[in-house]
Amino acid sequence: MNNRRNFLKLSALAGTFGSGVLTACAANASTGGTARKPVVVSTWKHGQPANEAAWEVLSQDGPALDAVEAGVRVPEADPAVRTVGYGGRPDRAGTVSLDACIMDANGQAGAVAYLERIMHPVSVARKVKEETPHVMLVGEGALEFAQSQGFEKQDLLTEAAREEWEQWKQEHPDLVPSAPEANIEDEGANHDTIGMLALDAQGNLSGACTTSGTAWKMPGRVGDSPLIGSGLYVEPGVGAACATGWGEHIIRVVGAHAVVERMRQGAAPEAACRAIVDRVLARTDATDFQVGFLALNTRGEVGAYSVQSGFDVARYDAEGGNRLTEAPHRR
Ligand code: SD4
Repeated sequence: MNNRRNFLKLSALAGTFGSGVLTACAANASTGGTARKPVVVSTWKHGQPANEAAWEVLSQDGPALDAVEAGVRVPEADPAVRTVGYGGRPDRAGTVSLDACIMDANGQAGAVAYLERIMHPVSVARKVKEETPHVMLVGEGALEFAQSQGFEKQDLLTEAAREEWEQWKQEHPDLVPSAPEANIEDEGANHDTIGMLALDAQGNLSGACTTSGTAWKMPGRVGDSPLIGSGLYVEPGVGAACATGWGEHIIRVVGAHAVVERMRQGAAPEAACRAIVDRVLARTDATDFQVGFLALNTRGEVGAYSVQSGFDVARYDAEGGNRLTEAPHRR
């Protein structure tokens, strides 16, 4: 894993490589010149270990697409992350179902929704992009396709998630899904969907988004995360954006695409995210919910904005290593 110490080693090596990526970054910083790259950003604190895996790819001049896939596979496989992949909270019937998508530097995309029993939906989404004429597969069809590509079926419901589900059922005998709570980063209790955006050394953008969706959802419910344009969007030559939070609100404004369109019209990433958060808020009387957007443009500029506080952005680049900052927020 590439930690802060390795980052410092990398920095020291930059001089040795002469025209290497890190040297180029330093030159850009001093002249205020072209893109600050490579860079990877992701949502929430669990984005930090994901960033480490993505940085392994980016720091060796690897493609952004490989970086974002490698990155988000980390929380997908981590049972302690309770809203992504293995260990994610189930729907109200006790089934863990996963949503994911991936989009590359050419604007090509793949997605899966309501996929059961496969630990790495992002990799299935990439296979959909590369091995089929389609963009999205769902449910049983997605599972059949995954198996045909060599992905193995496994039980994704951990004991901890099952216990939480049992407790939820006791407290909600009517089994009516409640609105997801606004998230508070408190060491493993209430983490969230991961969306990841990367700009590689060649200047190519890619993004990925993966989630187990909202806990205790109705069977069949699909959120924003696997929907190209809602949970993730990449526009070659412009920028990329991803979303986190209560997906129904994000879908209604086709959030990630709206953010990228703002950037295409000249908005800085944070201003673009803020404009679409405002659009979400203009359409609802609800206040106690979380929606956040994260954006990256082709110059390597990063911005985020959230309805509520508590939305952390994890960022890894050659200038600052792997760091976490809270997104600006509305209330
Ligand atoms: C969803 N946006 O399924 C995802 C999950 C999430 O806070 O980010 N929840 O709605």
